Amino acid sequence: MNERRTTVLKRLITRPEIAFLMEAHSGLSARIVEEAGFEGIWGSGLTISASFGVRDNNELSWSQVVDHVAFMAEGTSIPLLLDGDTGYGNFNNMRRLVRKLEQVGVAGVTIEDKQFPKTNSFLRSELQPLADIDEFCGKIKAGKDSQTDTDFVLVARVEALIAGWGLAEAIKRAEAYHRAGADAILIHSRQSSPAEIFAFLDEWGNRAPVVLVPTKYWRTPTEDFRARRVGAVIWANHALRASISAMQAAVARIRAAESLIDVEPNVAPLQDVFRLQGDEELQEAEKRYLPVARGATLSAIVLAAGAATDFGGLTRAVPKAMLRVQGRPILARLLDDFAHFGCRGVTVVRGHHAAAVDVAGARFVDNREFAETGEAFSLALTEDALVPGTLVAFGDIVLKRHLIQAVLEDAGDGITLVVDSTLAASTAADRVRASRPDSGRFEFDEVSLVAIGDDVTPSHGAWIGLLHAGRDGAAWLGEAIAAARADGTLRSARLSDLITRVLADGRAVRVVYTRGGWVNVNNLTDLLAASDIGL
Ligand code: SPV
Ligand code: MG
Repeated sequence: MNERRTTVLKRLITRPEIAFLMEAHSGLSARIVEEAGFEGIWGSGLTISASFGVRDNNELSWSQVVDHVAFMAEGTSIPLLLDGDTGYGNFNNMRRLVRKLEQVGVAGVTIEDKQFPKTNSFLRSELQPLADIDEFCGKIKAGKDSQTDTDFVLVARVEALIAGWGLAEAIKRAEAYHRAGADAILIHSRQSSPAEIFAFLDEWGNRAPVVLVPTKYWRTPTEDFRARRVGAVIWANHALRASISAMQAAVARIRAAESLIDVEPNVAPLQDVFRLQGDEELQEAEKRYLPVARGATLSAIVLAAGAATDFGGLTRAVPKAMLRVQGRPILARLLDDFAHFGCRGVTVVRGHHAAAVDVAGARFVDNREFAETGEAFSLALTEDALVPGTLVAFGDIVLKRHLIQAVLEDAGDGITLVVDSTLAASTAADRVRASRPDSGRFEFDEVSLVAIGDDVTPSHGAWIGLLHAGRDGAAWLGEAIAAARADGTLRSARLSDLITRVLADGRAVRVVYTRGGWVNVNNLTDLLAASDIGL
């Protein structure tokens, strides 16, 4: 089990080496901070407020802050120390705050000894009233008594230097807060020199870990903090300020140019956005949990180039794929069937009467040599579309939807063919011998292809002209195309020839049996039979 984030934060702050906490103000920026390699996150009150477009004066309610940091904690695995302002009220509000922060996975909270509603330390600093020491100690005790996780970190922030009350007051307060149970002291300063901070550190002498926020004394070399055994340094607002500069520059350019031309190459690619949102994890989870997970990334290639010979005058001007079954072109039906399973992106290879092959939602590739070439050549023309999760189908098949569902449910990373076992004793094309015949019962063991071709005898059925190519399967088909191209057989090869090559390479090809439910439309009789194929 992973170590608790409270434990990690406690160690970061108490260990001898210095720790760095980087500001974040949203789930997104928190992820960027983690990705950059930081060990912890500072949930800044200033920048969270600013990201909502409100002031750092407790204009966000405490529960809005908690809801917001919940996203930051949820999206990251490193500890988050929240800037809890004054604790949003008295000791009682502090108790609820600590309990709620623990619930949402925040590892620690800092509270400052000012009065609610607070003002940012760099605004009207000397006018800011400080909290009564005893009252603030009560708040610290209440916070520590409320935590259920023993390692939840409470940092007490001393504002005496900010308010101009001097070093002695700062030390007095730090000592009182330390005794009240604070795990660390944050000493804040608004001077550009670290002198008063160093004076504090010298006087304090490591009674308890010290946390610094060098926003104003930013020129101080980090070595100087290290040498003084500072527990942690907070880079308190630089993620937000960097994003402001970047947003200002980009929107100004877009406004001036009335175009994205100058900006697009200079902003984070959308892929970065998706990655930071964790899309990859969702993709993996979909594979595990969605019944037809491949639907999410399913595309299809339909081979519809071939000329039809056996239709009398019917296909003189209309290619086979555009013949109507129950009033709709065969190709349009096929695309609807694919779309039903989430298929996005269909490439259709046209040849015979190319211009007449036209259905909505498809991309077309033309095989101008359709009369002298075959299926494999047509497929090779669409190699760019042969990606993991592709259905490959002949454009003249009419089928029941459950056949597509069957191939998707059984599809693995390789190649999966749908085979009609009722054609075992026939002379159909693309006959198949498999590792076992169709038993007619649902069986758990996979059926694998042994041979495919017009001369396979005895056979266990015939391929219906529909296959699924998964992650590896798409690559195997690509390799088979390359090999056929290399030995000069690509032009005349059938798809079954490519599959035979895949088998010869020692790859396992799966078979899913069906019993009817489809028609390959080769003549008028088939066309009539196709009308009986419902959904
Ligand atoms: C914050 O980041 O909100 C802080 C540090 O509290 S400061 O803005 O310096 O007060
Ligand atoms: Mg703050």
